[in-house]
Amino acid sequence: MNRLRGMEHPWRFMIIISLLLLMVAAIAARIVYLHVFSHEFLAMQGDARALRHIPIPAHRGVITDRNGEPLAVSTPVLTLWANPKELLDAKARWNELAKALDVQPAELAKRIESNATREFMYLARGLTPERGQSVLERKIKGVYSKEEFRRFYPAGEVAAHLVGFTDIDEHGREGIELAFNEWLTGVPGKRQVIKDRRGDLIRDVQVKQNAKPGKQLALSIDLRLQYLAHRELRNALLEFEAKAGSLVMIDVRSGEILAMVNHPTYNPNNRRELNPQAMRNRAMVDVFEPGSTVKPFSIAAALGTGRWKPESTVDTGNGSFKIGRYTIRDVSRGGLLDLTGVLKKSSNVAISKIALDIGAQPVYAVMQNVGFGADTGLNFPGEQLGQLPMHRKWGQAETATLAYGYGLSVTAVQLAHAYAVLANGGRNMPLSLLRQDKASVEGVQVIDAKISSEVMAMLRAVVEEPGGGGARAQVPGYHVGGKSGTAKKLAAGGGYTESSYRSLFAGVGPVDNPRVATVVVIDEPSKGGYYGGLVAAPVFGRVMAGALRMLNVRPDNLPTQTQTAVVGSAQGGRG
Ligand code: 59J
Repeated sequence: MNRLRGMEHPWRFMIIISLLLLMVAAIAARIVYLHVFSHEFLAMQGDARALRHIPIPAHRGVITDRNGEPLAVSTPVLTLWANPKELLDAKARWNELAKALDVQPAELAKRIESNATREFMYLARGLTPERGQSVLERKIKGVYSKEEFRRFYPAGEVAAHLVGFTDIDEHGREGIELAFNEWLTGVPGKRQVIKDRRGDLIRDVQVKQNAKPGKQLALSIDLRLQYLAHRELRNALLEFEAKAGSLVMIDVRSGEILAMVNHPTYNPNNRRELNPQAMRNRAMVDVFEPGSTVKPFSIAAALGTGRWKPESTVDTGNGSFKIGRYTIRDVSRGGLLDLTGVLKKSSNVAISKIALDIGAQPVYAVMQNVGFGADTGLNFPGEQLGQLPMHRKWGQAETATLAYGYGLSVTAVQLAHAYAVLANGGRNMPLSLLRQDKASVEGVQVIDAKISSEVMAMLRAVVEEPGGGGARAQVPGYHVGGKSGTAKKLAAGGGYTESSYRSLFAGVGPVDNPRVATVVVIDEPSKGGYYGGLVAAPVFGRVMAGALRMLNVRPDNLPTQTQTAVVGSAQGGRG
């Protein structure tokens, strides 16, 4: 019945068959068309949806000390991020994720939910590759990773002020890291990869552009000296209960800075509790009145005029000297002093009388030529240049106070540089924070070489002769020279404080053939004394002792027998 009835309209059957055939033909034609004629276009379109360029992070240049010891290094880390939208679908695994990331589950949930409409949020930045992988291995939907580098500072707090640090994206933020950011920064490369719809990497296709690593940088500092200076300065600060301190050491022949430390300091690897006071590179960003440590330059100025000889004498009378309404005082009575005696007694009165005799100009000129108030050329971030004020007409009080170190301000680096110039036969070598591989500059002769050696002899007397005030600066095995200073600090409301001091010591060694100049600044010692000769000089002595030994400087002050032994040893005789 049915069949028969079906055959009642054969044309219907034919129409349906024809339509079906037509459709098959149309699909076949479309397939042929897509495969043969549009293949390339479609392949491109497909790749465009799956092929991705991802950046290859560039390695930031390593910062080392002068001997190649690492001070700042970049190590590969894994940063985990999430697509919160996808993570919302994997709610069941949030607890597991929080545990793997070592965060509170509630906190993670809150973060995911507050980012719910976004497609990106950080989960954890800068994990060690192992830790990062252990989270990734859980294959939680919506959790991704990105390769990055993170900066580590192996010398930590010992070189923190100088080296500085970068932010989490490895951009220099402080110190050398900031000053040389461009030099250290690399150029990221590009890698082509295929990702699936979810954004998971399927295949590495090719490196489109290699990452160009940043250049490395060798600093002038010697990490061994840096450690020594750090330790000795810290011990002195603890002993005298001082607020802060700095130490700077310079190679007098090359102008290279061999050590620069400050206290308080900080750990650049963990900057969670940043104390701005601890971050100051005081040696360059803080200025102070140098007080008696400038007296050797006033003496050099006097010798330079030809009016004064080392054996010339000044009468300091009862230790006070009136200029108009202003009285200059010595802490102890000196009587009649030759120029060596002036430095040994550190007589403000004598230096004032000498300065009034020669006038302010020669004193000012020497101070300017050794770099006070001048750009050091170091371009350290935040560096101060201090002030060497020029008066149109120098009054007697201004002339005298300049000569004994007040009314001008300097950084510890400038003061150390000035001593380096004086010690280098009067030749001013530009300072450098980078290792100088060959002598590229000759420097400028600013003080007569003969005057330089005459002042060196006086600085030696300050340290070696009784009553010189520098006995605690002595270095076993070497003749060294230097000058102490104790300066009342300026009061906030003007004038000078009566009970806050800055203890200073500046000197060179070996004094007859100088190699290094060192300055020690100790801010507000509050227990057990405050004189520069008591507080700062011992730090100088201990640091110089280590430095001269580490730099293989031949001892010039050994007991006779020992000296014979050294001459006879493998080091050979005198060159
Ligand atoms: C001093 C000053 C302040 C500024 C004086 C230190 C002046 C001065 C106005 C009295 C302590 C003190 C411009 S002292 O450095 O002479 O290092 O071992 O601060 O004189 O006129 O109770 N140094 N220090 N002076 N001001 N104005 C001596 C001396 C120095 C020593 C000791 C004792 C001062 C030997 C200082 C040291 O050479």
